[in-house]
Amino acid sequence: MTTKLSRRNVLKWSLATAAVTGIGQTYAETVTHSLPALGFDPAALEPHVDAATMTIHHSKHHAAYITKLNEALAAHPDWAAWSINALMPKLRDVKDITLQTTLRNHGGGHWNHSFFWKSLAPAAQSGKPSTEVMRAIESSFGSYDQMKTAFADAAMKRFGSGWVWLISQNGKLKITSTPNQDNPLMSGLVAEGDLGQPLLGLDVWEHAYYLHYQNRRADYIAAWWNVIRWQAVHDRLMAAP
Ligand code: MN3
Repeated sequence: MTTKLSRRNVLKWSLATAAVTGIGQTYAETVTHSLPALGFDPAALEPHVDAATMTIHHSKHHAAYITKLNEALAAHPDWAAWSINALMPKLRDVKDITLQTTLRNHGGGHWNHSFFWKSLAPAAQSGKPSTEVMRAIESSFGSYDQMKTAFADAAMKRFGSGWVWLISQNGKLKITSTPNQDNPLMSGLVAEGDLGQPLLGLDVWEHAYYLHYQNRRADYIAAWWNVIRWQAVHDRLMAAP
């Protein structure tokens, strides 16, 4: 009989066990998180999202979350072997609350922004909701316009900083909103009803729109529909459990 467990999986399993049980060990392999490429020119989303906002948002804000995440993990190597995707649902197991808050804010910031860039495309390449996406939207919200209205409503009601999400939850689509850098993958930290597989997310922190839109959040939300990468939404829906 052959075992297919890779060294990495064994290490991850043992790290997870060590993290849960508090058993100390030497960590040979760690993940250093790095800034992913935007995937398009920062000016490519104009006039809907301006180049200066995109540049600062990506190279300053997102980069800062990653720097702080890496700093925290350097001091806590028992959590440093997890990919950012794997880390999100594991945050509930971080017993040190100061560390958990740091990983939640900065790890969440890294996950959310990486997801956000992959959800965007220049208007000419945005595409349209696929047949499957449209069918899911219509069966959950009645119509595409009703989904958009509900999404905009949640984005306007998010007090202070946070995100609005279109998620797949138990086979249905749903709109949810999370504060700060929380997201629908943070089981145990985010309300049960807000958990699910994110299909689309909108950053409604002021840093995402204030340079161009100032206090006009509604205009930013309306413009954002022009620069959605619908292929990414389709791929996420097809992969959703
Ligand atoms: Mn942001």
